[in-house]
Amino acid sequence: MKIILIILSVSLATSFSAMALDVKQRFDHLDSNKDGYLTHNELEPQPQLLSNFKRWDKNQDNKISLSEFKRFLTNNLD
Ligand SMILES: [Ca+2]
Ligand SMILES: [Ca+2]
Repeated sequence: MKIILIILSVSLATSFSAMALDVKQRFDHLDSNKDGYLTHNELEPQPQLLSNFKRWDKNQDNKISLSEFKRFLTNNLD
């Protein structure tokens, strides 16, 4: 029983960090000028985010930070 719990927690931790890495990779891929923010022209491959830009730009600085992008992705999981 104990072993099963350990295996379960390890696999959970692994999948969480894999997801975090995936978000960062997607973000870096979109952030073409590497300034750490996504602006309108960088979000052309993400029309879903672009059409709701105001909604995801929580601090309204007209750019999407990594944490704002993360929130967008976690709210759009199927
Ligand atoms: Ca950028
Ligand atoms: Ca913002």
